[in-house]
Amino acid sequence: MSSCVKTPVHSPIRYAIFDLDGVITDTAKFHYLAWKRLADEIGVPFDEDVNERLRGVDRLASLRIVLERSPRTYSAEEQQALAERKNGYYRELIQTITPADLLPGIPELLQALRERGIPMALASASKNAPDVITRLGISGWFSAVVDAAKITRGKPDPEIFLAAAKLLDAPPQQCVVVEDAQAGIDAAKRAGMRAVAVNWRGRLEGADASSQGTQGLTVDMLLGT
Ligand code: B16
Ligand code: MG
Repeated sequence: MSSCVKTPVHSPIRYAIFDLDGVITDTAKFHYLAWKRLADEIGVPFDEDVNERLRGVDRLASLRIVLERSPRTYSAEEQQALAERKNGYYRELIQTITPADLLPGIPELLQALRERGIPMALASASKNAPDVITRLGISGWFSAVVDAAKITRGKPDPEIFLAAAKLLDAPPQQCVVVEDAQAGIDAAKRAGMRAVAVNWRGRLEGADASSQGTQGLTVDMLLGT
């Protein structure tokens, strides 16, 4: 597992903000299955490459990407109905989530941050984030949870991370964001925060530190120490 740490630019870091999908747990596989089921039903080609483009992208914006290959167009009402249908499929799948679905190294990292007295928040583009963290058994670890239902602009807009910082009562420059999506890294930097990339496919740019997967994340990497 390779990783690299650049010179810290926002020390001291005293607060940590986590993305959910791809950082805390791998819900991307469930999003894939739900989108695939919908895409098959409406005759739209869908594959892992398209699914990768949906990381960190909210539900309706994701649908628009899925429909890029559609032979027909859909009205705003039809798009809403399709997004809700996909969400029903997704919600069926996330019923199976348990604490065993935390990504490698994440329980240890959260524990270590708690021992260091670092308040933590969750900031996810998923409106299902509160349900997912309840199923993972980690709701109690976060002082604040901001999901897409609480904001108006999605990543790469910094709104979601600034809202999380506000709930933590934290200055943005004392916050670190852990993200697996380029839009999330960009949003963190636009919020004036330290950004740590979970760089599963080695394609993320602009982060202050980077880990190839969650197993390589450390407290020092997050805090820039
Ligand atoms: P929902 P994150 C994002 O979660 C997912 O990466 C993205 O694929 C999904 O479309 C989005 O949540 C919306 O999810 O349909 O459940 O509201 O990475 O921001 O935690
Ligand atoms: Mg993510």
